[in-house]
Amino acid sequence: MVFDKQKVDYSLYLVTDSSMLPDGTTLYSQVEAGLKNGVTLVQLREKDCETKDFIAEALEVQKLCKKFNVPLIINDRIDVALAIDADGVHVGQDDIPIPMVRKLVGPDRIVGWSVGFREEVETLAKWGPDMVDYIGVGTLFPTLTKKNPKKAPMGPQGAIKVLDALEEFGANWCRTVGIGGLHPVNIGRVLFQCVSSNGKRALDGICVVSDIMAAKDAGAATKNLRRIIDQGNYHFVNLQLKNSAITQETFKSVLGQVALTRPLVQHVTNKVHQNFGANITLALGSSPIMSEVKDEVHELARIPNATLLLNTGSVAPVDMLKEAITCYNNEQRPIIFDPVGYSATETRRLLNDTLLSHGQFTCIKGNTSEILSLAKLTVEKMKGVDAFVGNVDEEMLSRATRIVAYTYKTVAVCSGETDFVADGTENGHFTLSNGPVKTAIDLPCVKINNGPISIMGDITASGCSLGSTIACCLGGANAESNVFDAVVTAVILYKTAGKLASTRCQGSGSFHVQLIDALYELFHANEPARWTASYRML
Ligand code: 3NM
Ligand code: MG
Repeated sequence: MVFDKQKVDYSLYLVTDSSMLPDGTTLYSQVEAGLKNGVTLVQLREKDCETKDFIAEALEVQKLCKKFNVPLIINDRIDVALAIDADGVHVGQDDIPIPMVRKLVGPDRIVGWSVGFREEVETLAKWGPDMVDYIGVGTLFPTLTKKNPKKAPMGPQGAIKVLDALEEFGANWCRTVGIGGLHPVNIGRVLFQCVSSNGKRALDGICVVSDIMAAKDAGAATKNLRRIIDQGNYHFVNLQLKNSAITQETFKSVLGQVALTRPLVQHVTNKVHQNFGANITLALGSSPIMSEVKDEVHELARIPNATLLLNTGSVAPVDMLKEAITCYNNEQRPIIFDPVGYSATETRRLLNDTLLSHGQFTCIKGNTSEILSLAKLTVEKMKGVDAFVGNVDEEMLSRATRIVAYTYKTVAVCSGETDFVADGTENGHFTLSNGPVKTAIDLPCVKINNGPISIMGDITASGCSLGSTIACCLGGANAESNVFDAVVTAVILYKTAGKLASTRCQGSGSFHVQLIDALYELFHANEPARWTASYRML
């Protein structure tokens, strides 16, 4: 009798590897510690093992699994699986073809397949429900465990594509586990972000090798993984992520908190923006630091009210940018991401995608071109870093903003003559298997307008400085304030200041100065009732 495959719990899947066991542990002691503390599925994976030894090992692991009523899957070796009467097998793309596997193992055993691409999902959907029971979706992140990896890490966005394909091709029976480089630092984020675009499907679980097999205390490591999975919440920022009413009272309270806390805003930004952004930050009662030093980011992130503005027009080294993201995420401090010139060149797209898959951003702010290309609503390349000037209507811009908010589970801001702010943070909540059902179009979205301010386009770094303004407002916010409120406040304040400065300036030179003055004045007066930008919840 094999394990009833309808009853498999995929939430925490342990794949073994005997080559990484710490001193004083054995394959069996590690597997048992995992089973005792919440592993729900085990795969025996031995790449360098004589058949006889593999069978002996498999029988021992099988005893352990039976004791905990957890199914055992055998990697690659169908013969071994049949010989010991295992509950299932797992094969990769270059192993025995699935229809042959199924023929050999019969209808009742679990069959798993490693999948990374949409076309592979299309194939498994064509085979129908009697072939593949679950897929390992990966490789998610870089890992040293898999020797000679054939696939580049796909990140959460790649996993979303696989989930979307399962929905598109109607493979509703097929369960999914994320795999590759999964550790406590990224599992909450993966479970939070990896939801199909139609909102119906989330990952059924996660799969780890080294996090348990190489752990000095495999029991504690498993407990920690179990806690992250069962928590159902990903706390990436120590602010509130709730539905919001958007009132002048909230604007006033946000600015009041900024004045009170004087947040540190770390700018990693482009040269053109550095001086201007620092002055905008000072005008908003906040404290700028323009540091690109990798070794100090962990200290900076620990400063109360520290906030990171990451603007990828920057030339900072990628490992510095990644370290900064990791540190601010670990400290649950806000990160504002400005993907400057996303899609203008292949190099920029790659850099931005790398960073987007590296961490969780509290806010992603872009101009119309950047948001449209992040939302994959335009295939046109950007010309330099300027905003798209073609014919896009507001419906398309609000849709793009919502899609970016939804796919990155963030507050997305699209700046232009009309600004849009959409909230995809969903309280940081996630569930296994089932998505939130709602889709991008259901997300709250605010439209902000103050008439055309054409001179905005005649100075440098006006968009980048909206990023600074958002960073000040998010940085100042206290634990009871809502992320969406803080971002909306910043956008309305900035729009109001832009208009005011444009009525006072004589040209682009004095507009620069007037913009700083206007922000200074509006910030210190803190009278949102007099702000001129209009806002409307769509
Ligand atoms: N398969 P770790 S990645 C066994 O992408 C395996 O199909 C992968 O190990 C795939 O949890 C992988 O130590 C190794 O990163 C995962
Ligand atoms: Mg294989």
